[in-house]
Amino acid sequence: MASEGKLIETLLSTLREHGYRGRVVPVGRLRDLKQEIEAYYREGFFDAEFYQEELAALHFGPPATLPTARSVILATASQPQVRVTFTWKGKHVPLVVPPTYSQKTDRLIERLVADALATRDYRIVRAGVPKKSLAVRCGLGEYGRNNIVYVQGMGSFHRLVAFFSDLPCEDDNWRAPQLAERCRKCRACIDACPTGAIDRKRFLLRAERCITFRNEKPRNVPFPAWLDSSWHNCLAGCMNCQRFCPLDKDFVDWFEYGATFTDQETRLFLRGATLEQLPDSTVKKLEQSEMLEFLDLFPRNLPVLLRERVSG
Ligand code: B12
Ligand code: SF4
Ligand code: SF4
Repeated sequence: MASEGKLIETLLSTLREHGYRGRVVPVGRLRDLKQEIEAYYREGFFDAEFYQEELAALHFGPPATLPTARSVILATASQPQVRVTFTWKGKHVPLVVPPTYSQKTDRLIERLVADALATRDYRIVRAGVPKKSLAVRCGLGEYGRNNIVYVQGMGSFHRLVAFFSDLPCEDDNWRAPQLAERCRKCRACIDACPTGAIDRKRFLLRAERCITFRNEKPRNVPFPAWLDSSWHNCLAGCMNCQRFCPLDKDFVDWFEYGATFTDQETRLFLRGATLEQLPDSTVKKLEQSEMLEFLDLFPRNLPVLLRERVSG
């Protein structure tokens, strides 16, 4: 085990050298998270549609592809917001894609971790575990009142990725969920959230009220009547509870510039064109900016966002 401990140390320092942060947790710890989430479910804290769509498929033990898994490797990478521009009625309309929507860093981290462990014939497979609670319980970060995880030096602008591994791990610093100190005297995210998803009376997000849960659905699902169209502020997801958070003040102006789509391309997106119906050059643009998955969201989200920003 001493040599496995050394391997874990090397792995974590390799991640750090590349600007990432990581932790290794014994796989058995996932049982604690399962019990916790199931208890909230039994007590009626989760909306049924939300639970089925988002939580029912989470994993809490070794997967069939790696039944000998003994640990979970959790890592995270800083990510900026991305500004994507749509041309519409002669105007350039910039729209924001929040941090964490790019999977590029998952692939970079996966390669680093796989290479480090291959030196001792250990394997990894991606893990669909509850990454926030894992991150907070193992000491990688702490919760903000907005239910998002904050990591030192990254704020909430980071994307978590997890892997099951057959690498043995005994040591961990498992602890009770932590709330960031700054949140004790702050309510900025509650005030900034237009839907009441962050509740004054309970910590757990009212996820069924969260804009992100409502604007990342397939094109045939109507928006609920209570969701005011002026509340949408991103191409997908929502930035309000991060944008006004003092813990994110160093990151909130961090943007990268993504693709610019022509008037003709915007029109095709609004009409709900499928991948096969788009010109090759547009498909390439979507691929390069990692936006292929947005194609199904465009006919639903774009009309609302463009109507709010371009009159006439
Ligand atoms: C389901 C889900 C959603 C749902 C529900 C969000 C939620 N809060 O659960 C919806 C669709 C609404 C959503 C929205 C967003 N999501 Co999301 N989502 C997930 C997903 C798939 C699972 C999260 C989960 O486990 N939820 C279940 C709840 C029960 O877990 P929890 O929030 O940790 O709850 C614990 C605490 O509340 C704690 N607790 C209870 N009482 C108390 C009291 C105190 C004082 C304390 C400290 C703790 C505490 O106990 C609970 C159980 O363990 C993960 C990916 C993954 N596989 O993990 C991404 C993930 C969590 N999402 C992510 C992101 C970025 C977002 C958005 C910011 C995207 C955006 N910009 O629009 C928003 C943020 C909304 C918000 N304010 O939370 C990131 C988080 C990154 C980060 N820095 O934290 C993840 C990890 C994806 C990723 N790979 O990066 N998401
Ligand atoms: S806005 Fe304030 S209360 Fe909300 S997460 Fe940030 S520091 Fe905490
Ligand atoms: S992401 Fe938006 S809707 Fe969801 S909790 Fe934060 S501010 Fe509220």
